[in-house]
This record gives sequence, C-alpha cells and structure tokens, in this order.
Amino acid sequence: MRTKLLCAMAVASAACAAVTLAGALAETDSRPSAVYVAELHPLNTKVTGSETTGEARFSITGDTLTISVEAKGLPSGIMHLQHFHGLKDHGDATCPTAAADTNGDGIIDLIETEPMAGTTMVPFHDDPVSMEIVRDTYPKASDEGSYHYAKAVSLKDLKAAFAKAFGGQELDLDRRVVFIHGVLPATKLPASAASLGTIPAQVTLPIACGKIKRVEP
Ligand SMILES: [Cu+2]
Repeated sequence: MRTKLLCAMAVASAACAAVTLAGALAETDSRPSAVYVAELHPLNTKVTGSETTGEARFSITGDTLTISVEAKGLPSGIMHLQHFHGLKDHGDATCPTAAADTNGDGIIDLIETEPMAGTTMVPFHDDPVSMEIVRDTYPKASDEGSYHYAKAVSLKDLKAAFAKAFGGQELDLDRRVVFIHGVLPATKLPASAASLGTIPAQVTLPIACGKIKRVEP
C-alpha cells in the first residue's frame, strides 16, 4: 500500500515536471522572434503648429506580426493616414530632411519625400493585408492630439500581398520608414504643395517620420 502511494506520487511528480517543462517551452514560443521600432520625429511643424512624435513597433511572434503606433502632438480630431514607405529598387529608405523641399515653398510635401523615402507601401488601418491606401479606417487623433493604434496580421498573408504589389520584394522592414500624415482640412497650404491624385495635400502632408530599425534579437 505504502509502495503504491509512493509510486503514485512519483508519477504525479514526473507528470508535474512535464507540465512545467511544456509551460516553459510555450513561454519561450510566445516571445517575439523579432522586434522592429521606428522613433517618429516631427515634420512640417511650421504647418502643423505642433510637434508630432511617437513610436511605431513591429513585433513578430510565429506567423503573427503585431503593428502598433503610439503618437502624440497630432492635429486633433481628424483621421491620420499612416504607412511604411520604401524604395522599390531594394534600396534603403530614409526620412526627409529640410533639403527635401526642392521647390523651396517651406513645406516637405508627399511627392518631395519620394527620392529618399520611396513610395507608399503598407497601410496601418483596419486591414493592412488589403494593401488599400485609400480607406477611412486609419486612426483618428483624440481631442488631445494622440492615438494608439494596434493591429495583428498574418505575416505570411502580408508577405504574399506585399510581394504581389511590389514585384516579389520582401517586407525588409529595416529598409523602410514610417510616415504619419495629415493636417486640419482648413490648413492653408501653398498651391505648390503636391499630393497624390485628387487627394487634398492636407490629407497626405507628412507630419512625422521614423526609420525602422531592428531592436531584437
Ligand atoms: Cu504614408
């Protein structure tokens, strides 16, 4: 009787150890395999009248890519387009400096960012995998001029959609830059402030940019 009890205890202990090990392994699996961060710095502050700053974070765990953007100092109460932009030729995109204002109107418009930052690539709204740039589900700044955006997507799906849109290119996050766009609709801009298609320049004007860097591992 006593032996049986000891045996049962030994079995329980072994089972317990197995459960603990499985738990530890699961914990290891849930840690991101890679984390990328872009520190967002203000652009066009003369137009916005505020300093838009923040952080975009890309965290990969298994097949899940979690995109989050924390921003403050935004023109308040309006939706802000946000994307990562990049060069189509595998080059390294960088954020524009004052030198990007090639027409000298005092504003760095979207079109003037293209030589160094490239083109609009992946949107951060309710469905990044759709790759649809024109959409009304980008985050809206609070009355205090801030927002927190977070979206988890399938990495496999996003890679496939990206490759389809950009001639087989990889996401290559650390070659990209993040932009936040948009000033109040009533903001006066010179006629030379260029935009995309028929979208008003107020909607696409870049107000913050950050270079994406791999921070982990
Ligand atoms: Cu953009």
